[in-house]
Amino acid sequence: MPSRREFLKTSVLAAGALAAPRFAAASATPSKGALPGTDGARVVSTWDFGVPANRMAWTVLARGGKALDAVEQGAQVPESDLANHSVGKGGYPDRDGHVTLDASIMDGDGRCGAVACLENIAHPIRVARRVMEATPHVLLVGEGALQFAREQGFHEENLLTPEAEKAWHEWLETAKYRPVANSENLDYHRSLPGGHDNHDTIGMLAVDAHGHLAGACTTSGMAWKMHGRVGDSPIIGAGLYVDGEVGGATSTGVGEEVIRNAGSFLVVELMRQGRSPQEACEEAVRRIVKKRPDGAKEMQVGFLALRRDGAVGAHAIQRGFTYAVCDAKKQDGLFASPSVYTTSFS
Ligand code: SD4
Repeated sequence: MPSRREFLKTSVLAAGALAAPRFAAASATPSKGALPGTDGARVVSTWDFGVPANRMAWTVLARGGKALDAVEQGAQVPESDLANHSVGKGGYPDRDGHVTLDASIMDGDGRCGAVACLENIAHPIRVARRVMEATPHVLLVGEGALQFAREQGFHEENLLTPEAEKAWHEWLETAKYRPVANSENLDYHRSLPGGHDNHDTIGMLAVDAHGHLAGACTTSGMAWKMHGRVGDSPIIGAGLYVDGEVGGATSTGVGEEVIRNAGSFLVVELMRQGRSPQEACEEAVRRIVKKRPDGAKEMQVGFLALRRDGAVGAHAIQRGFTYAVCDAKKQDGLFASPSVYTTSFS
């Protein structure tokens, strides 16, 4: 068994292959090894926990299902994982002890929905989809989002697990707010309540066998944030953007920097202008670093992009950002993103 490090190394070498367009016309004959009806379908997600999330999304894509359903299903996997202290139930709270969740979902046709600062609902991504489908709005926040979720029949529960509460009490001893790069993976692998984990998010993008695109993004946001703080994840154009004619992008890391640069919209627009997904992610990261050259040395932001033809790109400020890729040929691909800095500060 190769170690995870070796695996990533190999995967990075293989990552070049992902740059090649692979979504032929929807009527194309499935390539060798592909399941009938799934050729061209692909789903990508941020971080190592993207692997199980992709697998769930694949159960929808593999039967010819819609990209929108696939990302909604897939995003619920880390939302349910109590060992994941960055998404959904089990997420680390804000500095006042509230677990507040942000999520967004977007279809390639431009429909979108989002919730921000939502408490007591374990699957904010499902509420985001209801906002999209059952209201004339795009974004509901706080108490109003909770009221809507209640009206839609969502069950309320306490999302602060004993582990997350313990971590919060430990944090209160110093009460320093200093987001740590790549905590998503540290946290996920070590299940370390009380570690230095300050943020995490799953961003997921899919193209289905019919060539339709969709994306989802869900997070408990930066741990120990101020109460009421909203990050990039529920902001359409910042943490997520999908355009069926071009592709989709999603982000992870310090959301404030992504919002300042309309990050995911930027990546999609650059792809529209002809940049590859890889080039587009690199340019978006470059802009963040250029505007905050000193701050960037100590923060993580990563972008992941999926072009309409299935080509994938990723780039990050710091080393350590990983992303998962799943298609008919391989359901558990995991890749290390290239980065500006090659040594992570954490
Ligand atoms: C936020 N971007 O709330 C999210 C956090 C995150 O990986 O992505 N962490 O700013």
